[in-house]
Amino acid sequence: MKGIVVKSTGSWYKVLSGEQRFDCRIKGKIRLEDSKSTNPIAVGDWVEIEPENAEQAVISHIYDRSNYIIRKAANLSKQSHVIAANVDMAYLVVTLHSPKTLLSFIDRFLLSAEAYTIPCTILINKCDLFTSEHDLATITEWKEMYSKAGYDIFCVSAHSGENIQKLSNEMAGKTVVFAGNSGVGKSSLLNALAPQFASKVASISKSHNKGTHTTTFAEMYELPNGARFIDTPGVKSFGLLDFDKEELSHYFPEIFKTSKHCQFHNCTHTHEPHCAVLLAVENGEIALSRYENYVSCLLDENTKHRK
Ligand SMILES: Nc1nc2c(ncn2[C@@H]2O[C@H](COP(=O)(O)OP(=O)(O)O)[C@@H](O)[C@H]2O)c(=O)[nH]1
Ligand SMILES: [Mg+2]
Ligand SMILES: [Zn+2]
Repeated sequence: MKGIVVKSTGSWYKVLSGEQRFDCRIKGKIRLEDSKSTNPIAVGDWVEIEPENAEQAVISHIYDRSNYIIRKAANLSKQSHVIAANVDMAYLVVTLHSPKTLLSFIDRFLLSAEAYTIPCTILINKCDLFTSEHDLATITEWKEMYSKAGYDIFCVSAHSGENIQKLSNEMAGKTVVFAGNSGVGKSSLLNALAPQFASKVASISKSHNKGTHTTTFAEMYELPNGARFIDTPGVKSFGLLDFDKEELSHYFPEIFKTSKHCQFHNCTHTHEPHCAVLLAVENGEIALSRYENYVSCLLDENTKHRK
């Protein structure tokens, strides 16, 4: 029977199949599709299980993943740890201030999400605080910039409840992760979405130390709205998958789309004549800060290794 992995410790797995939950081990040696990974099965994986009794089963097959988030293992450049698989939506929670989310952080996150093929929606949280003329202008600017780039972006407030129902409806039935800097309100949003439930989810409120590479295992919770919420401290910002510099523009959707009109097919959109991207930046069709962050990723030798 088919089930979904809702918890993993690395040696055993909790698998949900219909209403039943099983503690599972991996049957014999399942061939590892991705031998670079330290863990063959992750939260979010769909698996085939063979029950041994009402509580225990063995995992006999792992279904192909639609996507997955990895974290590089420390000092073992070839090894990685799969944090979560089959994510339908990443919600990137951002704030204008208290704390301020940098556009460079947002653009790097979106780049990673594109590389992982995980759709991303931006939530501007704490909009109850952002009422000054200046803040409202910034919100308008961010909304315009990111919707032009192809992303959904809307304001929410965990405190006032603004758009919480909209968010809840949208999440229903999906497997989701919340990402964003510490202090932007991820835990508070979860609490607003599922008050009776949020206390169960502990790790998202723990600050995640960027510098450490301790093995982190995610856990999946079913929210009352039918969403499968993957809680992991590892997705504050996604680690980047390896990719070639030439592919970078593929992960800025609006740049990629426009680049079809560049004269050179291998245009880097920095100095080439008849570059459609440079033209679009000049006439405002592509936001300057998006372009600048594209260039800074392009120049950054560490892009592919950045956490
Ligand atoms: N004014 C306001 N404060 C919020 C909102 N959401 C969260 N906060 C506050 O921001 C702080 C950090 O929230 P928390 O949920 O712990 O952030 P996390 O680190 O992303 O999980 C807390 O003091 C919250 O009360 C909001 O919508 N409006
Ligand atoms: Mg938190
Ligand atoms: Zn170009």
